[in-house]
Order: sequence, then structure tokens, then C-alpha cells
Amino acid sequence: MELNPNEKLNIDELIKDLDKYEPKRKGWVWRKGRNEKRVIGDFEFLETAEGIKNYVPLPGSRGLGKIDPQPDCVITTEIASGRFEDDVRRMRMAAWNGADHVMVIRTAGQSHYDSLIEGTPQGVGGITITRKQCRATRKALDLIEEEVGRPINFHSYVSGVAGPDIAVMFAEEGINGAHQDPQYNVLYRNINMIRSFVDACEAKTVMASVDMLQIDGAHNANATAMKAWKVRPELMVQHAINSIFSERVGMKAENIALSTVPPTGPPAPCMRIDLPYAVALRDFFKRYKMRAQQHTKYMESDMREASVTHTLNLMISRLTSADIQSTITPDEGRNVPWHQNNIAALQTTRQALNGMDGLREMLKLDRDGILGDDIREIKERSILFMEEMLEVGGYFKSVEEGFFVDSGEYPERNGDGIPRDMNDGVGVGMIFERDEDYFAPVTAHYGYNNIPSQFKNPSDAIGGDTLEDRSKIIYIDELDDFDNVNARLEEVKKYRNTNLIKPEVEWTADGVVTTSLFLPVDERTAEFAAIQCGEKMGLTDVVVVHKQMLHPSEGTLVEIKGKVKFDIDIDKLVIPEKIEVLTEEEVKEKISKRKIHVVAGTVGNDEHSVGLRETLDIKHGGIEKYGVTYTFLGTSVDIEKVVNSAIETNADAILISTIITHDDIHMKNMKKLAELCEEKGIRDKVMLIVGGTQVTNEIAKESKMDAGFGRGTKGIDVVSFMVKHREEK
Ligand code: Z98
Repeated sequence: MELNPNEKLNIDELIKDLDKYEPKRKGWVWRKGRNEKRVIGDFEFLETAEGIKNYVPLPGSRGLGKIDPQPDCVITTEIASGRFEDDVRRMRMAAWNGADHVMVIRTAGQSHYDSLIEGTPQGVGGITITRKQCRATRKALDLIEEEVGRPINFHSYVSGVAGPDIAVMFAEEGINGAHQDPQYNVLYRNINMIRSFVDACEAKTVMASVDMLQIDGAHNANATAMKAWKVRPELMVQHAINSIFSERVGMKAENIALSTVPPTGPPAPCMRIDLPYAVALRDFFKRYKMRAQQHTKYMESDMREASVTHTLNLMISRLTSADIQSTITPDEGRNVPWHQNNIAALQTTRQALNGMDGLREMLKLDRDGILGDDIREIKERSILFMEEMLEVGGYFKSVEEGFFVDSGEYPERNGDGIPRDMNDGVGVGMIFERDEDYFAPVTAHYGYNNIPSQFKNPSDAIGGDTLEDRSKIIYIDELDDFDNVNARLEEVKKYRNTNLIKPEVEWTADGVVTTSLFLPVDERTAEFAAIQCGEKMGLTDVVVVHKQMLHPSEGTLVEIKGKVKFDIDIDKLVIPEKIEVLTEEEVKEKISKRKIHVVAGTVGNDEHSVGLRETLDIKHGGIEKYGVTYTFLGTSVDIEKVVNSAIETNADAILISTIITHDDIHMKNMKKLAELCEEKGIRDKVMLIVGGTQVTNEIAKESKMDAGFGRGTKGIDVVSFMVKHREEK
């Protein structure tokens, strides 16, 4: 199976023969060619990696040769809509938009399952992580990485009471990275702390055996604390505990990444709080990788606000460093992320990182002033925190005493931390000391193992374990007759590779659309009025996803989402032929060799000249920019005058503009122009071009013109036509 950019990912093919599929490789991959200067287009970049084969360039790159410099760090996107069969399509779009780390959030509650789940049940707020889902997703990513020409890291979470089981399955299925941090289980999932740390030893050993990258969970304190900026010292402590613990268990330092999030966001003076924290972290944890996650705590549903906060976060990454730049979709506060918002976050990231390329070479952080003072203070507070932990008897005791996620800035304490009892929590009492003759015939295994002397490797006893001999993996397909991928695909059969489509935000044919409305009333009234507007527009399931009061009584902006009931039959669409436009360079070169002169004016009784001027003048990228000269006759010009002027100036083209369409006057004027040119014997020599808001190429041609241009036309479109048409003639 191979991907063709002009064809959709074939989901049926993807899920076929999954029982036999083997991942192409294991282990984490960084971008290639970091720390090299690189010339891309007209510019030299200081902080890029090797480019990719297939990509969607940033919108602004149109005037910059459509370059797409890939920043030097791995870029993450989180995709987990609940249906893996839809997510793989989004992953493909994300890869084309610069993502090479795909994180799949787990379905709500999976942490509490004490074993693996099989099949592909639909997830809630995430994906049910199962072998089949992992295998299908890895298979899709294996194809997508071929298509873009860069490896893609697949990532999920090794947490909950089945942590070690998940780790083994991930190792078998070629998952490249995972969050693993026993403190996460203890604090946020109330899993017994001894169980959690013992499980972590096993899980980390398995992850290490296949070089998976580990990301910790310290940032969750940030997200949970009442005042996120107050937990900076504690965050350092949590990072330290998991990192050192992981190394002791056997992970390589280079496979350990800290999950760092700038703790706060505007309108707080966030750079002054977040930057010292970021620097202190990098000072303390030099041996490890930095995964810069984006701040989400002080964000609601405003996409613009989220993008600005993200951009400030990206500036911190550029002023310090980031090995992985994680992106959170700007619509997190309103719904489960949608296709376009994953892409928006990736574009914000590439745009900001490209724009700030080399910033560090020009600006030096001033450690002598307030920055240095704050860095020192954070470090001192975190060391004192650790000292107190030792005083009370260690990590477990300090958790029991509620040291963590307290809203006071250490050493201040507000007594609102998350205390957990060492003898309580999920899975309590489930840790047993190994017997003297304990023997587990597996290679990636933590701790005591009484390996019989005849075996070099413990797994020799069974002729290799599942990590060494894949044929021993038991692949279980769907177990639920109703909740499975085949049933879901059947439901949307009508829309899969047929002529029917529906708008979509996350799942095939979900029918969801959004609309923005400004309503000249207060916020509460606007909210309900907007729902009614949506219903009157024919939408169902209308929900307000964002509202912003612009003034208490003058008005409110509301965004609603709703579903459309209709389908679009693409076979019945009338799509005019696409006109290929030459590049600016091609056009300039051809005109420099053979000039073009144009006579232009608005004709009849038409006084609207703005569009025509935009098409002519250099200021707005009009045809003058490409070397075309013109005689502008003004507005409401008589057709005869236009033709005479063309004869006098020996023009190559006549460009008329006509906005008024009353009584088809625009078409009459076109015909009149063509006929007069014929009469005067210049029709073969001059190109006749018409522009206007109601003009289409078809109308123009019917009216004896050579070409017509409507709304949105740029100078390059017109000039490109003239150059090509002249050559054809
Ligand atoms: C992120 N989406 O950083 P459940 N383990 C750790 C975690 O940080 C998380 C989980 C497990 C954000 C934050 N983090 C979410 C260390 C979640 C998730 O229990 O299956 O939800 O585990 O990627």
C-alpha cells in the first residue's frame, strides 16, 4: 500500500490484514540536520532541520517562493477524536503541515481499566487505546511518513493501573513515545503510590528496551493548581523525581523529556513569570530533553486569544530551547479539537518559529537583572522543597502530607494540596515481594529474576518473548458486535468514496459547520438569539461555542456550531475550468522581452473604478508591477473612445471594467466593444479583457471577449492571461 497525494487514504485497505502488520521501526526519531545553517529560497536560516517532500506552505509564503522551512524541533499535534479511522486522515493533513509527533489522548477512564482493551470501541474525549487501534494508526503513519519524507513519532500514555501492560503493547506495536510518570497516577488518578512506582519500574524498563521517548507529567500540576504560576518550585521537584527515577530504572538520559508548560498567560505579565522558569529548568535539567507544551490554563474559547498566548510561548522556546514543540489546538476550550484547528495550531507554530529563527543569536538573556534574581529564587525554593521532603521521610510521606499541587508558592503553603494515603488508592495491597525462585521468561523486565543458569537471556526459556518473536503476539480483533470500526464505516458508507459529501469537522459526514454572528444586544440575549438564528438557517443541534461581549449593550459576537442535513453531490457541481497562472518571475521575464501596452477604463455609465485601478496600479500588485504599461481613460468612457485610444497607442489589449449589470448592460457593452474592434480591423491584434464583480470568464466569452475576471482577481491573473494568450495567438 502506498499513498498518492491525489487520492484519499484508503481506510478499508488500511484495516485489512492488520493481524499480519509489523511496524517499520521502533524508537524515537529527532529531525535531521539540526544546528546547520540552511539556505531556503532567498533566506539563510539558523534554526531549521531538513525539509520535507510534500507540504502545505504557510499562506504568506505565496510571495516568498512557497518555501516551507521546517523548524529544528520535533512538532507535536494531539489528535484523538474518539474514532481512529477519522484521526488517521487528520494525521495525514497534520504531517503535510509540519507535524512529526502525533499524540493520541486516551479515552476518559481508560486509566482505571486494569488490563488491555481489545477491538476499537469509540472513545469519549480521546481514543480507546487498543492493539488494533495502535496497529492501524502506526500503519497509517508508516505510509504518511513515506509520503512526506520524514519519520513520524507516534505517542500515547503509559499510565493507569494497566501501565506495564500498555507499555508492552506499545513496545510491540512500534509506538515511539509515551507519557510515563508515576506521580501522575498518584496525584490525578488516585492510584496507590507504591503500586504506581512499582508499575513504573516495569513500564519504564519496557519503554527503555525499545528506545521510546518518555515525557513526564509535571505540567499537570500547572493545569490543576488554582494559581498555576505559584507551583513553579514544585514543578522542578516533580521533574527531578521522575527524571532521576527513570535513569535509575535504566532509561537513557536522552530518552527522557520534561513536559514543560509556561505557567501563565496574558493578561498576566506572563513573559516575566514564564521566562525565568524556562531558563531555571534548562539550567537544572541539562541532560534531558525539553518538550515545550503550550499553555492552556488561562484560555477559554477565543481562538485569537489562544493563538497570541501560543505565540508568546513560542517566543520562550526560541529564547531558550525546545527539543519538542508541542501544540494544543486553539479550540480546546470549545470542543474536542477539529481538523482545521490542529492545522491552525501547527501553522501558528511554524509561522512563529520561522519568524523568530535566529532570535537567540541577536538577543542575549540578561541574567544580571530581574531575570537572574527570579531564576535563583525558583531554584532555591525548589531545593528547599526537596530538603523538606527528605525531612518528613521522603516522597510518599510528603504526598501524604499534601505537599503537592498546593496553591501557595513554596515555602508558603495554603493547605489545599492533593494528599494521598500510602495505604489507600486504586490497586492498594496489590504489590507482592517476589519469591526466591521467581522467574519471568522475558527480557525487558525490572528487578529480581531468578534466571536458570542454562539461559543467557531469561526469554531463552521460551525461545524468545513477544518483543523478540512477533509471531507470539496474540492479535485480537473486534470483540463488540456494535461498537467497532466496521460498524462505524458502514454507517457512513454513503459518503465514503462516493459522489456525496457533507461538511465535516472531525468525523466523516458529521455535518458540522460554524457560523459567526454579531448581534446588537447584550451577551445573554445574543446567546439565545444566535441559537435561533442557527435554527432559522436550517441547522440542527445548534450550540454556542464562543461568545464575546464587545460592549454591554451595543453588541456581542457569537459563534455557533450546528449540523446541516443536506448532502452535496459533487458530480452535479458546475466547476469552471481552472486557469493556471504563471509565476511572477516568468511573467516579468516575458514582458521584459516583449512589451505589453493596455488601454483601460470603465465603460458606459459606470463610475466604479476601484477594482480596475487595483488591477492596474503597482501599489496593489496590479499589472504595472510586471512591466505592463497602460493608458487609463477614466470612468464612464464611451466604447468608441476606448477603441480609438487602442488604435492611437498601438495597444496590445483593452481592459474594460463593468460593475453595473442592470438590463445586462455589462454584456451589451462587451459585445459592442468586440464588434467595434472588428469593424475597425483591430480585433485580431488586441486582446479584449473585461473585469467586474458579476463577470465570469464564461459570460465574457459568450459576449465575444477573450477573457473575463470576477471578484478576487489579482494583477498577476490578468497579466498571466495576457502573456499566455499572446503566445497562443
Ligand atoms: C499533554 N494532553 O501534555 P489518562 N500520564 C501523564 C499525563 O500527563 C497524562 C496522562 C498520563 C496533555 C496533558 N496529560 C494530558 C504523565 C495526560 C493521561 O489517565 O489516560 O488520561 O492519562 O499531553
